[in-house]
Amino acid sequence: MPDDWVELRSDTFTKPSPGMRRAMADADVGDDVFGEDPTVNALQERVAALFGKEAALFVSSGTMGNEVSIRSLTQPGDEVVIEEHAHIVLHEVSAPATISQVMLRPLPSNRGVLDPDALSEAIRPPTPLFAHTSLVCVENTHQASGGSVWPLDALRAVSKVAHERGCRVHLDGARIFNASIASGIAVSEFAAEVDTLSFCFSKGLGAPIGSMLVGSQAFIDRARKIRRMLGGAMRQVGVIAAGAAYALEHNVDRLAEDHARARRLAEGLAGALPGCVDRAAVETNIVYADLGDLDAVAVSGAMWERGVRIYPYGANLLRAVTHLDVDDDGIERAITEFAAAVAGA
Ligand code: TLP
Repeated sequence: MPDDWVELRSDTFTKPSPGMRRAMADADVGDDVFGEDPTVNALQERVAALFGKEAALFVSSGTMGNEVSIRSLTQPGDEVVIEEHAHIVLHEVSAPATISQVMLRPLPSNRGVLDPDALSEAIRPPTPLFAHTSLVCVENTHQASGGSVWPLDALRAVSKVAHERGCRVHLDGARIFNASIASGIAVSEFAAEVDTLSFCFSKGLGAPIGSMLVGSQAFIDRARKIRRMLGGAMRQVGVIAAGAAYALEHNVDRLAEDHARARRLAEGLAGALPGCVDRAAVETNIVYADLGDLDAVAVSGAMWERGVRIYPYGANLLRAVTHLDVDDDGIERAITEFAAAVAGA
């Protein structure tokens, strides 16, 4: 086995750089359950200002951020309208059903973007025969569509319908900085269209742990209690927040490099297996390759043997995610090993 792996399974695999580790080791800390961790408090204030919201709350993960939001914004028995391939639907192990006791109402979309008319139809009328629809959840970038970016107008149109019908809007912005760098739209512009937003430091931004929730002060006050209820209130968490602050400082603008490498990877994979990647669909750092009849586990297994880790996302579907621990050489190696693996499959 080579010791210089090319790790493309996810941007969650990034490891803290020496500079980030130093910042974490040197962090000034206090008990965050008492609101006395200066590093956490500074980061929350900075993020709230950056996103143009009243307040922010540091949480342990993207899943925690989404689930705390849903619990904070709904009542048991409510319905939540959501895109059918959202992370909350696919990968949060039915948490809305257990933690919040809500029903999800999944809708089809165009690359993650909901249609405002379809949304309007899905929101239940306020009669005794239906559940109460209280929340609409959207995701930007949209992971399952290959990291696609919501156009601001589309987000505005969807939020308008939701708000007119009395629903609030939560944006799962795990990769909102990828969306911002790819589109040139400030994160505050996306945030302005929604009530609450969560994003992750632990993906392309390269921190080992941590996500943030932003919204009104009233929402954050409630979210703080729910976080506690779920066991997510932590103590000297400044050690972690310092890594997140470092990520915000150093690793945002460089996301453009990850996007360029994703485009190069898409081109290389399409060269090796024509038609397997829709290159136009690669807007940020995620590349899906449809292998047709080829078995994704067999192809990824052959690549693994040769030092390239890529994720078999479906029976015939591979996913690769670029990030700060994969350089140009890594991308070229991945293309070479993909070509060898499909030729031998
Ligand atoms: N996504 C992970 C897997 O869980 C699929 C990945 O490798 O892409 N929202 C979105 C859009 C996400 O992609 C993820 C993680 C999350 C939320 C959850 O974040 P964590 O893993 O921190 O709970």
